Amino acid sequence: MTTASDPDRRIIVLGGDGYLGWPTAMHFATRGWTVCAVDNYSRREIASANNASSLFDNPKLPERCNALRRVTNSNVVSVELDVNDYCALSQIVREFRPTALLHFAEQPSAPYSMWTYETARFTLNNNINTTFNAIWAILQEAPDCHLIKLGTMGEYGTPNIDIEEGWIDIHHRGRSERFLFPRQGPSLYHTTKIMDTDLIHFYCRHCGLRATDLMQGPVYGIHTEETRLSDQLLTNFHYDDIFGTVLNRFVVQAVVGIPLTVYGEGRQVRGFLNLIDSLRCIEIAALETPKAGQLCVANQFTQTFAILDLAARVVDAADFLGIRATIDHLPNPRMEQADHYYNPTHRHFVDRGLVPNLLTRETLVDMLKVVSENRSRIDTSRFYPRISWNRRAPGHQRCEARPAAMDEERRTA
Ligand code: USQ
Repeated sequence: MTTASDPDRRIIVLGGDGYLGWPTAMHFATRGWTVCAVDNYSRREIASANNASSLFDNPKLPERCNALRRVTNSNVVSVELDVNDYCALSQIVREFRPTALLHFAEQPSAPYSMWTYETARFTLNNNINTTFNAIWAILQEAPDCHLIKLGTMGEYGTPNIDIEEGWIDIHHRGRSERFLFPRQGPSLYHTTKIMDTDLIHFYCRHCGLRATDLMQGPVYGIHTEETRLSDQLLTNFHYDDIFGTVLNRFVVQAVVGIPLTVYGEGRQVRGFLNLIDSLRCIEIAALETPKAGQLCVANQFTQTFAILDLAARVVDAADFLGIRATIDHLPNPRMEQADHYYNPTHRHFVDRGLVPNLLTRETLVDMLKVVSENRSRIDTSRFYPRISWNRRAPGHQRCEARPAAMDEERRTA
């Protein structure tokens, strides 16, 4: 692995403890970047308060960084810090002098954002404030630093027209202008990402911020080059109804013999990508700093699938291993279009050299094998959706569980 650090490649990863944050921190650290991984562990708190922990026993960042340094001699440090604390964040940016700052420090679950007043409020506050603070810390302390922000394909929703890569040219009454492509998020979580985009676009136009917005689809996968080096380096792999993404959930369900939980008829289509490709896309983005004032937007997925098709692929791969998996159609707890047109563009990364790891039977078989090895750790009570997005649906219940982060907010109020 590469170990020589390049003085011009210094990156802060906000949200460095997450499913994507930690593998990304390792990916950069082993490719010559000096990395500072920052997290306040709020996702861990929410997960443990709601019986939604990772499949693996993931140590916290200091131990993870030690483990990575032991096996790769890479330049990585960690800081426990809440990005909502502007003074603490700006101090880190001032001292570390990053050339790029990756912002993953958001509440990432769409269902969680649709649960209660408290979970919605937490998502809104956290996601907007952390983005605002990241922007200001760069403007004040490292004005040429490249802000790389994790957005989502879900910001676009499922419009009845082709989805462009961030922008659309509108010709209206004989005149033309380029605008951000229309956004219409299906959940509050997705809507906070739209608000982030608007904030970043504003500060690019008015203060010369350099930014890239990564419109990422649901990610699947367990291993990356670095996670294979030690069990201590494994990512947080969630399979519960709050933090688990759909394909990861299906793989775990197949292993324990629970029918795969397809929501509705499963004709909804999304753009997916392998965790390994997600890291490669972020690296490609980081190697190309936009001009001052430029907002670069890239659609980050490699293939589109209908959810039922994904489930069928998992059943096929399980069958190959002699595991009998079946599919169940649950009433959809979300409010999303059941049947829709979906044709998003995704040229940006392919044009810059991304060679996608497509979803094959082999990929799924590998995932099924890793999960099978950890079968005894799977909690089978975590699969069925607890959160209905439709507040008017019969049977919609007030949630009694409260996010740990809200308790903290009240204690310090
Ligand atoms: N779904 C099922 N069964 C399940 C879980 C999900 O049918 O057991 C369906 C959902 O109805 C949805 C689709 O699978 O249509 C995707 O759901 P997901 O939970 O994998 O993804 P989502 O909630 O949209 O959010 C995830 C990540 C989020 C990221 C987003 C990208 O949690 O952080 O931003 O994927 S995107 O979906 O493109 O907005």
